[in-house]
Amino acid sequence: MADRIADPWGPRTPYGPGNGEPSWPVRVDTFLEPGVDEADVDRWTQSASLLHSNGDAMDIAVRGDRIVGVRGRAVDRVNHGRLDPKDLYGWQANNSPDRLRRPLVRDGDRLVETDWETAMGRVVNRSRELLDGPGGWGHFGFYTSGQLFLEDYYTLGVIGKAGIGTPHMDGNTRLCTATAASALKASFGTDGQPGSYRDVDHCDALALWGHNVAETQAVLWMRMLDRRRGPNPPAMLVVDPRETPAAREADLHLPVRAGTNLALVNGLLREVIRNGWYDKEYVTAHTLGFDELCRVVDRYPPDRVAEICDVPVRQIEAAAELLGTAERLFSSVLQGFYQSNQATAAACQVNNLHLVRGMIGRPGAGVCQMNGQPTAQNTRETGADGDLPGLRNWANPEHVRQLARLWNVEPDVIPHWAPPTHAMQIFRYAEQGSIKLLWVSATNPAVSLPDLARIRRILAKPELFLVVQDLFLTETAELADVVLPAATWGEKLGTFTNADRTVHLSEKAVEPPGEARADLDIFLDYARRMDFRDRDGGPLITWTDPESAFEAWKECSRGRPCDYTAISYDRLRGGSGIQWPCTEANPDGTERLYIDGQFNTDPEYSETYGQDLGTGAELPAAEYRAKQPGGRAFLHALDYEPSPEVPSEEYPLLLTTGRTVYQFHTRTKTGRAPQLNNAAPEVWVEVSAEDAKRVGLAEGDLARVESARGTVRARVRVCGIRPGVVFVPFHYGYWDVSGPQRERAANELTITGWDPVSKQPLFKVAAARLTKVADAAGSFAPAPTVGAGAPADPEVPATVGGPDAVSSAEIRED
Ligand SMILES: Nc1nc2c(c(=O)[nH]1)N[C@H]1C(S)=C(S)[C@@H](COP(=O)(O)OP(=O)(O)OC[C@H]3O[C@@H](n4cnc5c(=O)[nH]c(N)nc54)[C@H](O)[C@@H]3O)O[C@H]1N2
Ligand SMILES: Nc1nc2c(c(=O)[nH]1)N[C@H]1C(S)=C(S)[C@@H](COP(=O)(O)OP(=O)(O)OC[C@H]3O[C@@H](n4cnc5c(=O)[nH]c(N)nc54)[C@H](O)[C@@H]3O)O[C@H]1N2
Ligand SMILES: [Mo]
Repeated sequence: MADRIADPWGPRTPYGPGNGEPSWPVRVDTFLEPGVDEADVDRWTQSASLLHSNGDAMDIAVRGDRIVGVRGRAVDRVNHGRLDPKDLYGWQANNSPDRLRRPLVRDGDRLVETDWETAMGRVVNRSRELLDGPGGWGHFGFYTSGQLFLEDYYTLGVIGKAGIGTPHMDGNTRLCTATAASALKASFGTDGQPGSYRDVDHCDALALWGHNVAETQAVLWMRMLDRRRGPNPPAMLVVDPRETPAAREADLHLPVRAGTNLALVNGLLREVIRNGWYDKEYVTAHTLGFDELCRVVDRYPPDRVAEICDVPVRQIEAAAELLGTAERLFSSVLQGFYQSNQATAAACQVNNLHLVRGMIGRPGAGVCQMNGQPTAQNTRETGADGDLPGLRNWANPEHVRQLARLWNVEPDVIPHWAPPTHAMQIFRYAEQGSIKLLWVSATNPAVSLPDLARIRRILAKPELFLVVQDLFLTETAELADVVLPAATWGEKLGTFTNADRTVHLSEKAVEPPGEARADLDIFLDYARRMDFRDRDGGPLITWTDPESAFEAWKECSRGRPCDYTAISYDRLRGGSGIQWPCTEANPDGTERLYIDGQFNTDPEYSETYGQDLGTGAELPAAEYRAKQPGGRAFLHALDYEPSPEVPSEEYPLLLTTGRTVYQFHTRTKTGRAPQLNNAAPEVWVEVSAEDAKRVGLAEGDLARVESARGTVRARVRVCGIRPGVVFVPFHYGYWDVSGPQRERAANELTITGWDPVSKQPLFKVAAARLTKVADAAGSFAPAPTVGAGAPADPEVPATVGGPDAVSSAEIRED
């Protein structure tokens, strides 16, 4: 029995690489609502976690018509039975009494309950009016998520591309893993993770690049920790300005100044190359651009890097040696790179490191351009992020024709004359008034987008017809013209794909509350009411339920890197998830991509013709073809430039933002799970002892954090963050506080700015100042003591979950 709030990772099950196939022991984690025993459970329904991208497989416990708990699935390749705290406790939000049960429509300054007929009628009337009037499709914007299911996205993608014909569609995946997609496309030709989680079992070195894995993919961290505790443990490097749990565990922690990743990786590459720690044969046979890479990285000797990043020369040299001498290196890259300065260029340099060392496509040698949200991979695959479905290239006319044939529409209907409109640009169009209908599904931009004062202004514009499809009356839904109540995980059927390409099925366990409807049904209903047709006058959308949507998607994926053709709902039932590509020739799925060093860069196949890494400019097809990649990967290189906003006299600190282990995003789910919410109930700010002293702050003091955009009031946690940088978690919006208080959300402070290539917003670097508002008066910051915010002050009481958080972890020996 364990309190998994007090100990998010549970008991260790050490293992080593051994001689043959190493096996991570099974440990089955279970949590049932207090007062419920296993004997009380009527049935267990198969699913996987929807609260991160790890894909932890689980069964949902149902009693009567209610979810009462969860249990990890021992048979699954991803988690071998383990669950993290959000997996264990987060489902309770489903049962929350404030779920939306009926549609709402605006009546003056109020939202009033109505029926589906009225709500959808309003959406369809406005849509028809706009589509048939001047400007047509240009007035539509769709902003979706990384938290719906594959079937939902594919349907939405077809509606947007072939029904309405608008390029203005994106997901919050733009905020999340747009850089993963961009870096994978730029280096390897298409999206798709080269590696596998099983590389953790085999590796002899682990590198974490801006990834607080212990808190954000706690089950993957359990796997890493179990390797670290077993025989022949992997060496470990962490690059993060904060002292995360992984940083404390690592052999080497480089606490770089936020925003300087590219300088660091350039410098590390230089050392690796200069010391001859690269694989000449692999470079010659399988890559393009080595000479240019050498020219660029040569400008980053350790002393220059030390100055830019503010880490000691000897640490840079030691890191290069660790990376350069490993035989099986596994890397994971996440938001500390993707949401920071020069995101795509820095992420590409990690790909380069693996390419020059030939560390790709074999056991233990893998790079993971990690995902964040549970279904972000599917948003990208199906084109709900604006790309063309099936990882097709919008600039390749043959790819457009393939889709036109599949959907039986004219190729010209499908938007492909320019790159898809990215989320920040969609909001810009709404601000300027050209987008007049914005349909937001499963995301809460009024808390999660940067520079919130501006975002609120845009969403509240009376001329903007705002449709919000959600489970709760979120900060965004409050501004809507129509609110559509959705069913969610456990209440609807569908599939989704984790960060290492593992596809899971999530079955319907219970009925949704009230009149709430599955997202797929809402999109299908819209398509029916809009009467979208193909070129022969038949219905554009021919599927009617999740399984037929999945079958339609399989055809779309045929022959593409994300080929799902040999996966079926039946094959996903009962056993483990399956990794794509999965074809008749390869029916058990594919553990690793690029095992033969052949990449997806052929111009007929690739998802992109390339972009300039400095400006984001799209390169012409002819220029790409002239490079004759012939299956070789690209080694891209770029010089370091400082972030667009750096500290000044007025704002002397660097502000960075992110997450804690107990909360998910804007807390619509974890804020309604008592064990999770109580562990981190209110916003805080992490400050180093040095900066705290300078400003005259101590643990628990109330401080004002200000940037040129806004203010947050938060209690101070003095902890192991690097001096000069402060951290504010972005989870805390306004739905659970009353009054007009607007000084709580981290995004009041962040900047409107994005990476030129991936267009991912810069949530990790802004300039800020800190002032004291009030004394702690005996109180402490509401920050957890577990995780990166572990307090310097030993008096702070440990974060615990108490009796209501007791769960079980059953280790199975075999
Ligand atoms: N508990 C929990 N888990 C989650 C989520 C959640 O909300 N809560 N969300 C899921 C989602 S959608 C995502 S995208 C992932 C995100 O997972 P992570 O990327 O691991 O989480 P973040 O906290 O956003 O950022 C990671 C680290 O980047 C560091 N960092 C900040 N600036 C820089 C920099 O300039 N350089 C470097 N090298 N590091 C920097 C921060 O100190 C932080 O520790 O987590 C997923 N899992
Ligand atoms: N400052 C700062 N800002 C950030 C980040 C950061 O690190 N720092 N990280 C960014 C990242 S990586 C991400 S992913 C975003 C996340 O930002 P958001 O997507 O805005 O965050 P969530 O709170 O997950 O919002 C998801 C919404 O979908 C609803 N929902 C959940 N399940 C379903 C469903 O099945 N159907 C429907 N219709 N609705 C559902 C939830 O109730 C919730 O309102 O935030 C980004 N913003
Ligand atoms: Mo994310």
